[in-house]
Amino acid sequence: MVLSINRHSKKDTTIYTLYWDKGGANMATHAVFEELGVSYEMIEIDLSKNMQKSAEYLAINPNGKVPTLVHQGQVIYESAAILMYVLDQHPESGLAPDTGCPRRGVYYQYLFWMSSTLQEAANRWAHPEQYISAEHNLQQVKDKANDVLTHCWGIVEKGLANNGPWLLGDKLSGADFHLFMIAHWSQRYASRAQDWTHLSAHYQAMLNRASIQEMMAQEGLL
Ligand SMILES: N[C@@H](CCC(=O)N[C@@H](CS)C(=O)NCC(=O)O)C(=O)O
Repeated sequence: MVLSINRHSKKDTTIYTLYWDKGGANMATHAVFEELGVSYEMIEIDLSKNMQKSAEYLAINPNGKVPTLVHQGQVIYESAAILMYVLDQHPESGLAPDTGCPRRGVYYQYLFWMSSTLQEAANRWAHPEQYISAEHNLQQVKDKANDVLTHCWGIVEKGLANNGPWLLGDKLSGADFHLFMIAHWSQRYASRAQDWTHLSAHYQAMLNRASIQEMMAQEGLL
């Protein structure tokens, strides 16, 4: 399925193409497109049909995973990198702190850390079979991932409690969209973001945003 959201932007160069799957790691960037009000096209890669492993898609993203962004002929993969790239195209949005500003450091910190640690633990919990072969005890992988997830939620909870309501304090940023995405996935985990006071409030506040609602409606998540 190809979804085209054309807002007839004055700057044609802002038209993005995002390869996606329902509820995949595309959710954050998809919602950010809505938040920014830019034109974009979404090309569905149905993971249930293993489309991510087709020769055609692997030629675009050799990892065989979604999302992938194409902008002005440049292919970019990795959800957090895509998110940061898109927001850097729209500095007027204020969703990415200025380069050189101390908050930019915290923004990098959270996006890199979520990507390498929180999201990785989430993947290990949801897909233990990607880490060890089936004859081994997959539950042990899940249990360890669960411990890491709980530890990570504790770190974010403390950060939000001390300097909320957003990850960067009083200023919403792209990092909040990435956190929302992982928190949304966690609803089906043993260790859920929604079980923590400040994380739960953050999740709800994001869920209430029109951009998130529109993204979820378009992805068939409501
Ligand atoms: N680190 C990557 C992970 C992307 C990822 O794991 N995507 C999942 C969907 S949420 C996927 O495409 N899985 C298909 C597969 O592993 O075959 C990112 O954040 O972009």
